[in-house]
Amino acid sequence: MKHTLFQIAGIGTTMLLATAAHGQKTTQQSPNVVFILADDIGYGDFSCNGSKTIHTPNVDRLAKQGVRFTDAHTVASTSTPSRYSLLTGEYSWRRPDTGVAAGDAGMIIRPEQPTMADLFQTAGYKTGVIGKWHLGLGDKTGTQNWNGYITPGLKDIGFDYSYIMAATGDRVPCVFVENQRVVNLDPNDPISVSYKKPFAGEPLGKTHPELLTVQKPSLNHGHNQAIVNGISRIGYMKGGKQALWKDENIGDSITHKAVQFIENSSAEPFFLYFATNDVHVPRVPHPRFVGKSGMGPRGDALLEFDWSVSEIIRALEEKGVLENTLIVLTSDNGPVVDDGYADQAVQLLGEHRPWGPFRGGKYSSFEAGTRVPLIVSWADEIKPKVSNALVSQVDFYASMAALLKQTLPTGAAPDSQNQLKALMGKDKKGREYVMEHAGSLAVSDGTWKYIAPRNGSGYSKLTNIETGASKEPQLYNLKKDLGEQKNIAKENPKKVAAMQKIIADEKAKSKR
Ligand code: NG6
Ligand code: CA
Repeated sequence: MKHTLFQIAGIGTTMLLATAAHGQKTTQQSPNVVFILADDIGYGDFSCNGSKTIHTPNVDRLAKQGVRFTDAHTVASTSTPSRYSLLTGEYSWRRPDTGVAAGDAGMIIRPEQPTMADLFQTAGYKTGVIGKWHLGLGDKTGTQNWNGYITPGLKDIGFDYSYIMAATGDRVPCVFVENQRVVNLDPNDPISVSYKKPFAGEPLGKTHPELLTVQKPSLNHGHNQAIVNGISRIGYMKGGKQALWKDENIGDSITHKAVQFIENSSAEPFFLYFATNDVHVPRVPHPRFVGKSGMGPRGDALLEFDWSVSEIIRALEEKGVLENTLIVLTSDNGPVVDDGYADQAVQLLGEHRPWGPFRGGKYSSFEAGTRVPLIVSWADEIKPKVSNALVSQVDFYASMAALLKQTLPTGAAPDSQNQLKALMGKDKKGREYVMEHAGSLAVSDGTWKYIAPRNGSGYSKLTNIETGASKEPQLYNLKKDLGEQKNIAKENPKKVAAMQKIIADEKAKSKR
């Protein structure tokens, strides 16, 4: 049992000393911790980050009572590697198997590897994961038993409770998995999943486009395999008709489960990792949000996300635990407008700038790839402010360990730093540098941003995003040139060399 690996530092770890408003030390229960991880929501997608084109009052409410960060980063510009780093405290680029995972991928985080969920569990917390998973399930790719108990699973990496989508909305299997079993499965209609070959007799997007009544893939964009609910997806699937999710209800289903988890857990400290499907493709928000943003499904899905946030806040408030709950709200990577479905996101974008003031987007080495919204709120302990500290999601693991007064087991969270002070708005600086991964590595110290050269196109026609790929080294001065327009690598060879050394030194640590 890997939990015996953990050494609890000190005693009484479920009780913390907190300073009450009048300055006396009082004993109170450790804070609950709720991570709200959005999917593909950009820095500029929230009104608290300056957007005038969308109204996200509930996200803004958290920002007003917490620390709102302007220079917070994910480790990678896509979901699987980004989430891997958040949950394990290790740079995903150290492992070759952390690219965007298929829906039948085997579990990327193995049971013996410590996770942030283990950390909370060891500290006496009840732990839950609800929503998008996208880090693989079961032992080996393609071998899961979708009709039985899927093992290993999230119980083996620290989560007491799980209610998840295996991968993404656009990847089969399109079902919820609760505590390692498919929800609502009819044993007489077993599920088969393949990412290799289609199932005889099952219509596909590419052969039966007339069946794509809800959303069609955008031109040349793939997403043309299994058809579920009038939308074609990535991967092949057969059976499980009764278990299929309804796309417009995903937001409601997972939010409801998150609220239930809070209601059932409020007597003990709990850790909830709530990962929304919004605003990943296919974007099919509930009808009550349809048409509300004026930006089509992408904007409407942003409003649905904001609603989910309101429900979490409401549940915490109703249970009387809002003040003593540390809420982290962030996103897994930067924004993308057309990510493969003809959902009018491009046509209806208008003046909205999901990437905020930054260049690039999802998949990109430019700042918008990994510079994401981040709000940390904890009414009892955090004073509202805007922080320009340089912070990375890889640091949550070690920072939460510090919060819980836990010692990390040897080898756990190797890239994670204790940045609790920065995350609570008490340190203005944060990290020396952050590493950003998208095809090649980039590094930023908050002023200087270096992107390592790589082959490949600098522009993705598929997504209309500047990838940041270039055969030349790139250096930008973010203090003068936030939009990374002027490559000043040639004029600053020493700076380039210093940044290259950071990357080389970090890479060398993989061999330790
Ligand atoms: C891409 C998909 C995209 C999205 C992405 C993963 C195509 C053409 N594009 O391969 O739609 O699913 O993978 O997104 O199929 S992520 O946010 O989960 O990393
Ligand atoms: Ca994502």
